[in-house]
Amino acid sequence: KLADIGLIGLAVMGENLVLNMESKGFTVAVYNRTTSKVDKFIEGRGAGKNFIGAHSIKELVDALEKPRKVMMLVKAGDPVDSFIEQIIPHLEEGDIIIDGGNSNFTDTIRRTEYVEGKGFRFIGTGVSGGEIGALRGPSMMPGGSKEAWPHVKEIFQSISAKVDGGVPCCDWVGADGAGHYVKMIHNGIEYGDMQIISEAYQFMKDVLKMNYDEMHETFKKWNTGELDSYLIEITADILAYKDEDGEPMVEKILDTAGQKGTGKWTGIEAMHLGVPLTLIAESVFSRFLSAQLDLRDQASQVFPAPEISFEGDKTEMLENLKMAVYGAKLISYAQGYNLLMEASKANNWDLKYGDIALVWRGGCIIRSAFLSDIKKAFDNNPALSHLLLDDFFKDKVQAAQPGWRKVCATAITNGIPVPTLSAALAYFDGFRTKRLPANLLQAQRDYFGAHTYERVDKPRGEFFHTNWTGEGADTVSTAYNS
Ligand code: NBP
Repeated sequence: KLADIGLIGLAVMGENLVLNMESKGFTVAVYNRTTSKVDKFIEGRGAGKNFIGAHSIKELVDALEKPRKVMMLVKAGDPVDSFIEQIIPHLEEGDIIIDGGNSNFTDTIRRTEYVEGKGFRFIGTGVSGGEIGALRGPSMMPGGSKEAWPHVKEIFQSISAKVDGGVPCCDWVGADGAGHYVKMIHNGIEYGDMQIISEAYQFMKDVLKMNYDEMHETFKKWNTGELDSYLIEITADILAYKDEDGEPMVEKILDTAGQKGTGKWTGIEAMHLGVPLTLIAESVFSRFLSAQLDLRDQASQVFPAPEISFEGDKTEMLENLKMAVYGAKLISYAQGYNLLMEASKANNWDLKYGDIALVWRGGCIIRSAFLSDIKKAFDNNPALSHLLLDDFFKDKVQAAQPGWRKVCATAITNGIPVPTLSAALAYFDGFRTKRLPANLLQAQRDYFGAHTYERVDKPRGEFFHTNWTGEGADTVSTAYNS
């Protein structure tokens, strides 16, 4: 019997994903650069199951049902291009190459064009959920050659996570790099959620002087309400975990954060498209700051921490903190969707925002009850221009404001950094402010560079210049960027 799909890359993700496929009734041919891993897999976790082990790309491709589907789950970057070159000579028209790694969407755009140009089809799909997700049901975000989708839909949707009694967390996202773009935004949002939670933890620990059992209980309780999410759930677990000596495990971990770069890509994209994605950017910068351990060590000696004094009602402040976390999270998703909307326009992707929320609803790291509310917001109004303008979220952000402001004020007074909680609030205040000080900024630009400005009493699109010093000429700069 020929295999339904072939997979290259028997590492953490690949191995678990093919076991998932096999468990759903598909036969999978497998190959790995280091071919001893193929034998190890076939004799180990794959023993007695419907797998075909291949020791060359040709063997792998020859083992496949037509149109052939060859999926790569290898290290992102050059290995993907190298495998594409190795696969292509063995394909026939209409065959499909799939990249399931964390590739940059610009690479996926380039690869889709290249592979389609050779008469084949290409899918770049985000796969989220890590090792367990790959095995039990990941969230999947496929994009690329649309004609390829019907051929992989059944396999993808049967292995993906399911929510609400069987709705798959996998749907077609859009052309070329759209799938990997949505995965990138997912990862950026993941960075934001993690930083927001970490700031709440520090506030609980340092301002409210809570012990680990209390913090564990609080996150557990939060996980039963509107903050119900995978990351809150694992935070509760982590805070309860004790090292061998009985001390909280978290206290033993060095406070320097690592990253693989997808959060950074999201920030860079926001810069490219001119979208105020402040929360995710702050969360990336916060990781960078944490990594400057030596500098921070020196600074901590130069600038002693302010005396922390909190004498208010702890229960009330915890409730405020929950509001701050909710408010910041809402801003983060609203900014993430703002970026998706701009990217959809810039790349002609016609992204379906509600469906994207549904795809993230299960299987992935940012899965949460909150995403159902986002889905509802776009179901109610598919043309919604900003999440904060949805009626449900408008009321939520209003309700969160008072507590959120108190938390930021208390943190600032006590010298506790809350970069995302406060950046989110600053964004919200900027967003809802009718008149920002950019009038002065435009005057400055016009003063030193003759960059011109628009006037409140004239139609948009008419530009004016003032000779501020009496020394400048009438020549204005042509490079006006709104
Ligand atoms: P890795 O990212 O560690 O990649 C391992 C695979 O890449 C092995 O098959 C390895 O072959 C192959 N490979 C490497 Br490394 N360098 C190669 C090269 N120069 N040429 C050809 N093959 C090469 O595996 P992973 O953690 O399973 O992740 C796979 C993809 O999924 C990545 O893009 C990752 O970013 C993404 N992802 C991972 C997770 C996660 O939780 N780990 C979650 C979501 C997405 P070898 O055995 O011969 O060395």
